[in-house]
Amino acid sequence: MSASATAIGDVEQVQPVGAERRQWSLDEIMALFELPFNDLLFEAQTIHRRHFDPNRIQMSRLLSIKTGSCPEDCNYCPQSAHFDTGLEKERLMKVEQVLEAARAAKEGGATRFCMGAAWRGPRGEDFETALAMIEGVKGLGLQTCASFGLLSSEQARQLKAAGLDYYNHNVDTSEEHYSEIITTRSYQDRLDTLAHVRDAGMHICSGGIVGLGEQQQDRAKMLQTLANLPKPPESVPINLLIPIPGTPLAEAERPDPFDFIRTIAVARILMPTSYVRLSAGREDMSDEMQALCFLAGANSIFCGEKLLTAKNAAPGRDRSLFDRLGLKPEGAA
Ligand code: SAM
Ligand code: DTB
Ligand code: SF4
Repeated sequence: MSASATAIGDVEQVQPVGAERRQWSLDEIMALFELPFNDLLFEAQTIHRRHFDPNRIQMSRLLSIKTGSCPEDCNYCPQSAHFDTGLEKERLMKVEQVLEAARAAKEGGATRFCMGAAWRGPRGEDFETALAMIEGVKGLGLQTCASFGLLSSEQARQLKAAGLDYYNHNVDTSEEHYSEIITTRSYQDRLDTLAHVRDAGMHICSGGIVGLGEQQQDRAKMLQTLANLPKPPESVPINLLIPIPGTPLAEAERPDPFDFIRTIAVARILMPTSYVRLSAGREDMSDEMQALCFLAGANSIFCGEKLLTAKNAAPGRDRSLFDRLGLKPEGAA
């Protein structure tokens, strides 16, 4: 039997149709990364079709409700106060401004509205305001998501009570590579926040970034951490690093596009019922690369002209890509 057939056979053996997978070993995950590209994509698409309509894409819209001056030192981030990225800092937005943006997002086809804040974690009056934003957005009939940094268990409960559906907090990379990228908070801090989110009864949105100078094994370990959580995240954003001038990763080597697509495919196989989001970095991807990401099992994107601070693929370009590929936004007729 060929190596690829063996690896695929193993996957089928350990993850029969309909069965719930519990724990993945690093060797199993590395074997997936090492499959011939066509075999890996076939496997990922096959699993994808068991759980999702392959021609529907969920659309989320991001808004930065508080931009810049972040005390954390994430080496990739334009919003860290540790680096001079020329970003214009902004105070916390007003609730009504956020609701206006959420209404526009809904009209633009988004079903989920994600509010990001450049905080180590939410505090004081600002947190009260953020809770009011969540209540308001939920009242518009949108799914709500927030990305506010580290949370205590009490804060997680307050977010849930305000109507928060998803909390985004990425593990970003493997535990080993993490300390090369962020020093101001630990991997365990991140896992603790995810546990608080889960205990409070919210859905988890957690993924990472490809292009931080990591090895394939770091990507495998990152996905292993996510897939082996007590319950895998319902939403898994896979970001391609947007190199930001002024950050330590401004000149990072761009990963091989096929390795990025492989990461999407492995995420799909490990977390068959999760939404895998093709997240940051689409602006610089070709239409063909995005199409391969969808074939690999990505079924969610950020829509709209902006992410938090960086440019996103233009809405007109997305519409045209969807038309050419016969894709439809989830929830659309
Ligand atoms: N401050 C909050 C936090 O860190 O959880 C929320 C916002 S933070 C910008 C959310 C995520 O955006 C990060 O965890 C990272 O995965 C992603 N991100 C930030 N800058 C990026 C970049 N330049 N390229 C790709 N992804 C990026
Ligand atoms: C995620 O994984 N990607 C989004 C969201 N979660 C909050 C953020 C991407 C940020 C890209 C850089 C920027 O716009 O500042
Ligand atoms: Fe701050 Fe989040 Fe950026 Fe890190 S990723 S610097 S925590 S805004």
